[in-house]
Amino acid sequence: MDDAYFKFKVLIIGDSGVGKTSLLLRHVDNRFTQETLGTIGVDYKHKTYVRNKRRYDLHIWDTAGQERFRNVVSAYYRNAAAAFLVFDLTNKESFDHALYWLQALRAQLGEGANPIIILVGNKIDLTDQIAVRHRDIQQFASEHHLSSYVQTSAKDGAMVDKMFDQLLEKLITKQSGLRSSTTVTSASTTTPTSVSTPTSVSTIIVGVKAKNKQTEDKKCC
Ligand SMILES: Nc1nc2c(ncn2[C@@H]2O[C@H](COP(=O)(O)OP(=O)(O)OP(=O)(O)O)[C@@H](O)[C@H]2O)c(=O)[nH]1
Ligand SMILES: [Mg+2]
Repeated sequence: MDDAYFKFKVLIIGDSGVGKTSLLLRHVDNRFTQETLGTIGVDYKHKTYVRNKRRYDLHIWDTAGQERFRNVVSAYYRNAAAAFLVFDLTNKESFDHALYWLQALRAQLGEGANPIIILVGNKIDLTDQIAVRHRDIQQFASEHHLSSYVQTSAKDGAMVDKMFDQLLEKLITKQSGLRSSTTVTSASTTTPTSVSTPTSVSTIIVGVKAKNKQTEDKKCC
């Protein structure tokens, strides 16, 4: 295993009830419930992946879609490297609101930030209730330069792990492009080593024996 590892801050945003928490629960704990409580403010989970003998940590922030939390939630957008922008395929309004979420995210991250954004149409299992046209979704994704579009079901698990895999692949590709043009201190020593890359990709490379892990976590997310 490579000594260095990488952390990325990832957001899940979108209207209330579209299934943000359910997608995260499905991916991290492999479970689903119809009786979810609306998220209050933000929730957080973290998951580790290994790709090509290197460790990657996704710090995933599951945000509340309810209007009353909007100011609180947007404060957590800072330094995000990527986001899942989720809507409910059976709820046209949630798709119409995707633009609001996108603009709020881009406004908060600021000019120059270029987060990876994956558009997610959830609840594909409810086949006879689909209310959003594929053509409109594709047009939205291309008009707003989103990285990709995925149709998921948190209920039966369809494409859920894939959407996280896809995001990680995109982050790794972007990161390796940046690394080749960024001076990165070797993380193979026992001394904690951290290198902040430009804010457009919010990653920290951390020495494997980092004693100051808490400090690094704070820097990350
Ligand atoms: N049929 C079906 N139901 C789903 C799916 N994903 C979520 N649900 C249901 O939709 C409801 C809302 O899901 P949540 O995950 O709480 O939605 P949320 O986006 O986190 O909502 P907020 O936290 O209020 O922003 C729950 O009853 C879930 O069981 C899905 O893929 N298919
Ligand atoms: Mg939630």
